Amino acid sequence: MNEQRIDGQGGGLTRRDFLTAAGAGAALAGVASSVVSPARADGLIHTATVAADPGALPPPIRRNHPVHHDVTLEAREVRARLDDGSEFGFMTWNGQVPGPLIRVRQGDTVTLTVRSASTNMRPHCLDVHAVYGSGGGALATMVPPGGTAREFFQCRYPGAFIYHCAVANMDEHISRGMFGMILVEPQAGLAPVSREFYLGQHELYTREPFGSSGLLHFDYASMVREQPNFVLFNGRVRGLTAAGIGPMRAQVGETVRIFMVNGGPNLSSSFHPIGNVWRRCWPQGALANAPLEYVQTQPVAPGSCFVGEMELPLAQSIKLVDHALSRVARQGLLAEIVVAGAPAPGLFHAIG
Ligand SMILES: [Cu+2]
Repeated sequence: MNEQRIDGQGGGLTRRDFLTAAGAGAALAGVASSVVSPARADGLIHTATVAADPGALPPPIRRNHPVHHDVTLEAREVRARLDDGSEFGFMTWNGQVPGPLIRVRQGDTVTLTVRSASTNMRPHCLDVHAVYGSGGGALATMVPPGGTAREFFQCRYPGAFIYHCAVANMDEHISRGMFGMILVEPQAGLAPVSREFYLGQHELYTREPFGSSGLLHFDYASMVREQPNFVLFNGRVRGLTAAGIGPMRAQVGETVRIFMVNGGPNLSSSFHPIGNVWRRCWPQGALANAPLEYVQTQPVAPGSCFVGEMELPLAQSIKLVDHALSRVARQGLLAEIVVAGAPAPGLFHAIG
């Protein structure tokens, strides 16, 4: 049995605590890289960032038999930085966006405990796309602030699936950050790669325009029109670059696998690695199917996932973008993989 309790009642979960908890076959790993501070006068927990570390995910599964997992997710409403000059009221699973990647194998069973921090203001619940169950378990996991609910499920089919809050205002809650991925590995497992990264796209609807300072406010009217001011990776402007929590890093000659979940709630992503290609990818994260090969730009619908692999023959900066490029140029969406190594002029060089 893999037992996971991710304790964060009232904050206080540190990265070291989390990594300790994530040892030995854990189904769950990763947390926002900052320490959560206690609630302040506005009732919300304040934290520097909700952006999940893209390298903090459980390791590939190497067993050939099913096991049972105990997984705990805590709904946590927090106030955190959107960029260096602005803040936003996020809603999160375990204080991070996207929520922790839950990693299991086809046939595994899970006891999922959903808790809600006592500092929260709203009810929350979880719809898990990897399970047969009414509402994906949304009713079974509905919790008020301070509440706890539990459910059992078996993961019968493989793939990368979204989980997300599914209360009446689900679009707002997902936009504010309440989504993540459950990866159900096929029984044959996944091919070995050098590194894996995990990130999540979503859009924010704010009263204030992009680039505003101070605390920004959610705007229902622009959400109904599906016209966000921010499109983000991991809840942070230019989230996975030096302007956010830092780029991902790899070495020439390695192969990397990217897991991407698109929370939306409304915008599809046209997911593209600038300066590279998806060597193999699985549309919708549907791992039971043969991969597509050498794909430039792969659609990722809201409420769906993507699994793709890249070869890294060249030292370069690879930008991961939604190729609806106004979202990159004007709405804050950007991630970067810095690939270190010797030049390969036979492959590419500027002539001048
Ligand atoms: Cu919610």
